[in-house]
Amino acid sequence: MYKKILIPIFAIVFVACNNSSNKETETTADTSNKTTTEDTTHNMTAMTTSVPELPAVPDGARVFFKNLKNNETVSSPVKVKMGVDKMKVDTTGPVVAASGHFHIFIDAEDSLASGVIVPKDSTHLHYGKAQTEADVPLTPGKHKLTLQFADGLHRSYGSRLATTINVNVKK
Ligand SMILES: [Cu+2]
Repeated sequence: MYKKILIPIFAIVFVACNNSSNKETETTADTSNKTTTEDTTHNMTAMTTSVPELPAVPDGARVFFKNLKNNETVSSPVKVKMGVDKMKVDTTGPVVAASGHFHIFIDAEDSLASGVIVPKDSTHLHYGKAQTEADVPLTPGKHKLTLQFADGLHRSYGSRLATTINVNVKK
């Protein structure tokens, strides 16, 4: 998904660089400069329209751990089956109403506020290929696992589409 946003930005930077070098080398190239300006405007429009609003969460929508109960004792890697009601599980990229992908937070937040982009790090795992199952390696001991649903741009759907449990990982 990052590609979608980055491409127009790179295009603008590229065009901007071209523009300045044109001025230095060809002061009479009026027509080519005009075209460049139009391209820049076009790209900026494309950039602003390519970030749609976060879709609303449908009534009754929720996420849940299909195969794990709170305080369950498990072995690592922990098989996690992710469930969602009233939402479609999709890949990253397009922002589609009533659709998104799962994230698992390890010993992190109980949920991220609506619209906040889920970080990509060792404690915030993304399942952007529409996965509904994961094998999560965990060290022995107690861990908090949060399931968080987010849209195609990794923007959290908030606490209504998050759930948290604790698990005890065997040695
Ligand atoms: Cu994500």
